[in-house]
Amino acid sequence: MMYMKQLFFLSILVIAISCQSKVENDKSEHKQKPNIVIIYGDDLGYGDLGSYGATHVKTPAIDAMAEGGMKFTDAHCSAATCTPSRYALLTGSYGFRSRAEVLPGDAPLLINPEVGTLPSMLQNAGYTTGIVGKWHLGLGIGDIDWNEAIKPGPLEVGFDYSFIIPATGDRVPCVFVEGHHVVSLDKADPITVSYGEPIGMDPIGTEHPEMLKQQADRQHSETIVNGISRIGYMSGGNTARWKDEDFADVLTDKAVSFIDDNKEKPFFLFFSFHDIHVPRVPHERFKGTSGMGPRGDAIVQMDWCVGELKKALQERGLLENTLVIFTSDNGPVLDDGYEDQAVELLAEHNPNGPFRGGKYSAYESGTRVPTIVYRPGHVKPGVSSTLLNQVDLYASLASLVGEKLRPTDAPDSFDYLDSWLGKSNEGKTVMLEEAYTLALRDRDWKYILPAEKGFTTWVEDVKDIESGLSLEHQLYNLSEDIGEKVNLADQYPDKVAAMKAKIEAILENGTRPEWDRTQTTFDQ
Ligand code: NG6
Ligand code: CA
Repeated sequence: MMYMKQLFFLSILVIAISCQSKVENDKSEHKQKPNIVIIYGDDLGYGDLGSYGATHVKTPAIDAMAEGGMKFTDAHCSAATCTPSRYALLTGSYGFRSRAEVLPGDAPLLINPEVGTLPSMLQNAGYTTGIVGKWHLGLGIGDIDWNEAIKPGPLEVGFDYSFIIPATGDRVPCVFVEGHHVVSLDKADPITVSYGEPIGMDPIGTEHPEMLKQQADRQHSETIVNGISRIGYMSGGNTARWKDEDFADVLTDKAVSFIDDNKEKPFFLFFSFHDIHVPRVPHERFKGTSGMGPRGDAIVQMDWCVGELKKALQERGLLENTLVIFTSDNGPVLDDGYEDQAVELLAEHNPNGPFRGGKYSAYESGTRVPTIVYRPGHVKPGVSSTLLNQVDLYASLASLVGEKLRPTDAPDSFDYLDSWLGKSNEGKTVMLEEAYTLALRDRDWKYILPAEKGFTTWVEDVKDIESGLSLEHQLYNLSEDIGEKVNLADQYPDKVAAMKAKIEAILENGTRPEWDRTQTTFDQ
């Protein structure tokens, strides 16, 4: 009898211990799946942050993340303009594979809803996913009606929640879209949009320069909304039109609400800033804070947004269980269409850091962008010069959350998780950069494919940018020539031929056959 009693208590004990360890397992599983936040600056240059050498403009919140996290000095976005970079980040496929280029504001959705995306992969791994901010990857299937349900869009390619600027701040329609609908739209005042003929009765920049907060070039001189003339014409939707000065507050509020609504389970937030893209019209409270005019003030405003986001995570006890990746979609530009004194008030500030080029450029500054990975207690603070590219975040984050990729998904994305987390120095040995031509990095060597004649389009109009386009082969050795000044192509014809052949192979065969991705995340 005594023996039976002991046995009974023993079994109770075993059950209790196993329940307890199940709870522990659940907890640790939750721990293994940290929240993920990608903070994406727009047009932010390598030299635009204090932690990357800026002295004139102050960026304390981002600098604190750089100090407490891993700061990368050779990490790249995939292209020197927004749309192909974002396409690569979200699909793990280079932009040129889908002919991605800067899209007009009425372009159809560029991402095929049938393909895997970074957010849909995370959904499969149990994450709730959200995008707040700039989209610029097209919406609908063409001939979009802004007064009805607008789809397909972010919700059809893996986001559970979306609150977006449809294209850019300088393109119509100047309204936010939440889910499938324009926010605060009065159906009695429907929106129409045209990227061709003028429409509606709204004043336009070319005819009413006296109404403008900032004068603009011809392309940015169409419908005036909130005292700023835009690319494209719009009419109607007056109750829905945004105020540029409120971008930072509106977007930060939405990002924090998303966190509040989803903090109980793992979430992924793509917090995609308007700053520091044109038009640079920061809120009144940031005016004059940088001494560099609107561009510098927009940097200060952007830093404030980062600080608010961090505070929100901290106050909710989420900081240690959230992997934050801060970076930019392309390099810097000063004059991008509006007279906002970005050039005149620059003083000693150098948005390119030590590099040549900028936004639109095939030189390093086109794609080498500030990149910080931050997770206190998990990512050891430090500086890494490992060569990385955002196209790999898809496979790397899949590896983080233990998700297998289908063979057709993310064809250009490789698992560099350990390098992103600062645990390894293994960098890409071959990395492509897209900038109206293609460039290739092979460790310290940089090769730029000759641009085809007539390919340069309007890039030549951007005065303060050296596009890097040439009809000649260009070869630079960055270990001796970080500023890409001495073209060594004639001296090293074999290297030129080999690097050109690699680009051609990537174009023709894709990335996978030659440089196999880590098989662990790959479902064969
Ligand atoms: C260009 C615009 C530029 C900016 C850019 C997109 C002209 C002359 N320039 O076409 O102002 O809007 O597109 O920037 O129209 S990006 O960061 O979204 O790629
Ligand atoms: Ca951009």
